[in-house]
Amino acid sequence: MVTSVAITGAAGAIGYALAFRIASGALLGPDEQVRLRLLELPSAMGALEGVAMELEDCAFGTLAGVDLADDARVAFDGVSHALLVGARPRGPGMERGDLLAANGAIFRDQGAALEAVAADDVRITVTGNPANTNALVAAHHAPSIPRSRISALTRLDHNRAVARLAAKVGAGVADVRRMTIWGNHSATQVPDVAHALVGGRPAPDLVDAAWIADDLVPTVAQRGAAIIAARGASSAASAASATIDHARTWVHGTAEGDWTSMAVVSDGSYGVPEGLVSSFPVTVVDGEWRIVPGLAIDDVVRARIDASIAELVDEREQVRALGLL
Ligand code: NAX
Repeated sequence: MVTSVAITGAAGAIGYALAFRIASGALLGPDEQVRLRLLELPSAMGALEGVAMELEDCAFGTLAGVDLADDARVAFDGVSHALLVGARPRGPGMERGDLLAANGAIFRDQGAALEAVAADDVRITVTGNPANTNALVAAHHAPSIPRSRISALTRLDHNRAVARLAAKVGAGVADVRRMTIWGNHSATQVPDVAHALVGGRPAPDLVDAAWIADDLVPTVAQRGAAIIAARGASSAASAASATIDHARTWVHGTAEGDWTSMAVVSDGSYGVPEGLVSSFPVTVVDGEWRIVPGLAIDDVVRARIDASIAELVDEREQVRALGLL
């Protein structure tokens, strides 16, 4: 069997890192065949040809084929995974509202294209920013795709928080379980270690509240900016890796006793208004995610979650005012 995986913005920095790893089996596994459907803007089709040439030259045994397109209805035809990475970057002088407008239109059209031509089992992962609200717009224009199949990426934030906590307590990343990111993939995101375990011990017994407030939360929230400052370019390999982690966990499930973070369409859990795309702790079994129920949330985390939700509500109002919802 061959599984079709679409990557948008495939000639961009994240797309370039993503395509080769998926082609080599990092998403579906070493025994599955993948067909890559790469979407780009017409102006980037030359660069995309170059990506396809390099993919060919890798001679991956797991790669059944590569199709290039500048039309979403062609690229998404029959795809089981749609990794929506391509987006308009924030340019000089652009306000956040301009960014929401430019990207909202892209995700409106891509949502409609997925609605028309994607496979029945399609799973949609939005990485392109503003990821949560882009996913909200795409979902609106793909009404027959189940809400549970539309998500946005907060796994990079999750992975960053796991790595930071592990480094702080001198443990390996594999020892950290039950990390949580709540809210928007933005500076208001809420990394939460209250329920995390390190080697089976509660993280709050190992780190103090001041470190969480003054180090973990701001470091994770500002990590993208720190990488731009250091590298002169935004995070690409780690964002691609997190996109694969997200989609792979969605198919293969979370480990027993662990969970992950995904931005999904809210069912009203934890006071997040129904329909907003917000990050939650989720378990995944048999390809279906479920928000972890019943977690106690202290006042500090509650206030942070409320601020992030307020930002998501504001973004929703803005795209609504633009006629995108
Ligand atoms: P690049 O500018 O390198 O690449 C974007 C690519 O998308 C370009 O090649 C462009 O031609 C293409 N593109 C633009 N509009 C398109 C459309 N309508 N259809 C198809 N392709 C289109 O950006 P890159 O560094 O790859 O980042 C991509 C997106 O990921 C950005 O929106 C960025 O903000 C976002 N990120 C999201 C992260 C997350 O955790 N959710 C983290 C990393 C990253 O910042």
